[in-house]
Amino acid sequence: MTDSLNRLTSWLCGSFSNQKQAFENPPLYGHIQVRYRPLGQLEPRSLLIEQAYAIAPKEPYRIRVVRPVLSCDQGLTVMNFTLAEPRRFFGAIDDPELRAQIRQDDLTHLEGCNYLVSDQGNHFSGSVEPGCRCRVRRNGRDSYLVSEFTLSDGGMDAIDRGHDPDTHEQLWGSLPGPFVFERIHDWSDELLPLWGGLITGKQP
Ligand code: CYC
Repeated sequence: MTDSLNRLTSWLCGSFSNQKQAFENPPLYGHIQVRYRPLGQLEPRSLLIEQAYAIAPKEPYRIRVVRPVLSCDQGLTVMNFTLAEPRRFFGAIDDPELRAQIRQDDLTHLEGCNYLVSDQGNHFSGSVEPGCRCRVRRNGRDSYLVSEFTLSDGGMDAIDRGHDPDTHEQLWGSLPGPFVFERIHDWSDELLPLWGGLITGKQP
């Protein structure tokens, strides 16, 4: 299982873009860049994530911390955290000194937003834990997140949607289907020096 955990972490660690999909399907899909990078001062496998439109890579619209873990209750899991004062850390994905300033105290665990992940060999698939507890306030309305992803060493497909807690109608998110991200950079070699033997890096 530690193999799964480390492979999941190293496949996440890098930058992703849906350029191909965005260019082939305007205006259905914005062109988005998603980047994950390790935070060595935090618990093992903590990754900073920045999402930004490709036209404004230095102005991310979403910055979070995720941490793949093995939990007794939930098995292979990705925990999600928000950052206090996120603007403080904009650009940290490219800036090791700024990244090093992120402390555990800056993080708030997003209750109900754990992803339950299964190892399918050549890819992982995951979805938000059941219970409709991953609450998102967007455009002045409460919603709960319904989200799935698949991840391989070549990229990630992801679909995030918000639904009304009472009527369950979809309030936001992709209508046509998942975002299809290709891996642009592999940063998994940054994992090994940080957490040593815990992370074996790429599998042979
Ligand atoms: C929200 N996307 C979320 C949330 C999670 C994820 C947990 C709700 C909590 C939060 O506010 O962060 C996604 N977390 C993930 C995924 C993994 C994970 C996929 C697997 C590794 O650990 N999201 C996309 C698309 C884009 C998008 C590129 C268009 C649908 O991946 C949008 N996600 C999006 C939006 C929200 C969200 C608009 C609502 C929160 C907000 O407004 O910032």
